[in-house]
Amino acid sequence: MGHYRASSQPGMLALTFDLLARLGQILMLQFRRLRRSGRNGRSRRRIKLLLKFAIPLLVLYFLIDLPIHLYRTRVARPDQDLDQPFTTGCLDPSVMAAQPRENATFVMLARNSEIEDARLTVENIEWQFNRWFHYPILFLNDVPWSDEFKDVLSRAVSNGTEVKFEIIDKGKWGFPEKMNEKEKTKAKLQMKKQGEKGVNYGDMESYHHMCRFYSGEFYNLEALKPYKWYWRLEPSVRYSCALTYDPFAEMAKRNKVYGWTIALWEMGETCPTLFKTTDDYRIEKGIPRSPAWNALFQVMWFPAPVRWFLGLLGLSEHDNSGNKWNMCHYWSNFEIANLDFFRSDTYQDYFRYLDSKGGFYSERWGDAPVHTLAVHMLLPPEKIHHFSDIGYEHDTLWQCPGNAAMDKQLLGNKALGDTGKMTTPSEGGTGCRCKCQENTRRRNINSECTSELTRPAAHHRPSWWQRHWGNYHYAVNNPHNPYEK
Ligand SMILES: Nc1nc2c(ncn2[C@@H]2O[C@H](COP(=O)(O)OP(=O)(O)OP(=O)(O)O)[C@@H](O)[C@H]2O)c(=O)[nH]1
Ligand SMILES: [Mg+2]
Repeated sequence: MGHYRASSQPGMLALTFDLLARLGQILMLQFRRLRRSGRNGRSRRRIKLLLKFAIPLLVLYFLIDLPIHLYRTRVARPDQDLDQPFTTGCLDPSVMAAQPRENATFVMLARNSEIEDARLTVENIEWQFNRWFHYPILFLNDVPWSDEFKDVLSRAVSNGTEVKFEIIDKGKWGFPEKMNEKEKTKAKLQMKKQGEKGVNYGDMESYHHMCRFYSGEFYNLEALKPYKWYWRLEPSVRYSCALTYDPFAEMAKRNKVYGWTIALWEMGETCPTLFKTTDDYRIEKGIPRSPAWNALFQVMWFPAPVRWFLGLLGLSEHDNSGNKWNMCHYWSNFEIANLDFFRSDTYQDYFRYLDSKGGFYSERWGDAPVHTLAVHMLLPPEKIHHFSDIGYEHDTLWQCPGNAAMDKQLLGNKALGDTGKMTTPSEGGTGCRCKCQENTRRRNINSECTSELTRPAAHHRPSWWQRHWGNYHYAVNNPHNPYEK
C-alpha cells in the first residue's frame, strides 16, 4: 500500500520532497567538494556560507509549512450553525403522531438470556415515545428465539406496536464467507492474543462477530429491506425524557442521515490500524478531506518531513499524513439513521475493504468507530445530527438535556399524562419532562469529545479552555448561554 502513502498529500509532499531533495543535493555536493579539496580555507568558507543560507532556508520552510498544514487540516467554520435541536420542550404527541409516518423500525440485537434487560428497554421506549408513534420493533438473534423471550417482549409493547422476532440470515453472522479454515484458525489465535493483552472483549469471538455484523452485514438483512430508517436499541438502555416528536420524520424533513447522542474516546488497543486503513481507502477512492473528516484529527504540529515519516511508520491510530485520530466516535448503541446510506455501494464497498483487511478479528474493530469514520469520510456535516435533546443512558454513561421552561412542558396535556417528578427546568434547556441524575451536568462523559464531533456543523464555538476543561458542548443557539453548564 506504499503508493497510497505517497499520494496522501500530493501537493505538500511533492513540495516538501522537492525542497529537501534540492537542499540535500547542495549539501552533499559541497561536502564532497570539501573532502576532495581537503580542509582548506576556501572550503570552510563555503560550508559557512552554506550553513548561513541552508539553516535560515529550512527555518523559513518550516515557518511556511506549519500554517499551510494547519490550514489544510482546519475544520472550516460554517457561516451558520448547521445542526440545531429539532424542538425545545414538549409538543402535543397526539398532534405529532397524527402526521405522516416514515418507513422506519426499531432494531434490537439481543440474546435470549437478556430477556429482562430487553424488556426494561422496550417498556421504557414505549413509555417515552412509542406509545404514541407505534413504530415496529424488530428483534434480531443469531440463534432461534426462545418462546419465553417472544412472549415477554410481545407483552412489553403498547397496543398497536408490532413486534417481529427474526433470526439473522445465513452467512451474515460469523466469519466472512470467503475466509478459509486456515484463516479462521489464525483469526482465533489472534483473538486469543488480544485476550492475553487485555484488549476489551478481545478474546470473545461472538463479540468480534457482533462488531462485524453491525459494521456491514446488518444493513443487508432481508428483514430490513422494507425499511428506510432504523433506530437502534440495546438491552438495558434508558431514555430519560419524553420524546414527543417523530425523529424519523424530522430527520427526513431536514435531510439528515445519521443521528447520535453520545460521543466517546475509543480504546486505542482495540483498533490500532483502523484509522490508517480508512485513510488508505479514502485516498484510493479519491475521496477528498472535508471539515467532517478533519474533525477526526488530533493535528500534529511537527514539520512536514517528520509528519511524513510518522505516516510512513504506520503508527497506531495515525493516518498516512502523520496526523493522529483524536479517537472520538459515536456510541453506536444509539443510532437513528438512514439505511440507504449504509446500504449504498459506497458504504458497502468501504465495509468490504475493511473486511478484506481482516481487522475485525486480527484487531477488535468496533462498529461504533467504523460507522463514525464512514460518516465523517462520506457525509457533509449538515447531514449529521446530534440529538442533544434526547436523554439517554446506557451502562454507567448518560446524556441528559436540561428541561425547557415550564410553559414548554405542556403540563395539562392529556396524551402526555402524568410523567412524574421532572428535573427543574434550566435556562436554555431543550428537554421534555426529563428526569436527570444531576441537575447541572448535561452528561457524565468528557464533553470535549462531543465538541470535537459537533465542530464541523457549529458556527458558534467555545474557547480553547472551555473545550479542554469546561463541561461544555457547543451551544447551537446561543454561545453565551449554553444549555450545558
Ligand atoms: N444474539 C446475540 N446478540 C449479541 C451477541 N453479542 C452481542 N450481542 C448484542 O449486541 C449488542 C452489543 O453487545 P454488548 O455486549 O452490549 O456490547 P457492549 O460492549 O456493551 O457495547 P456498548 O453497548 O457499546 O457498550 C447488545 O444488544 C447485545 O445483546 C451474540 O453473540 N448474540
Ligand atoms: Mg451494550
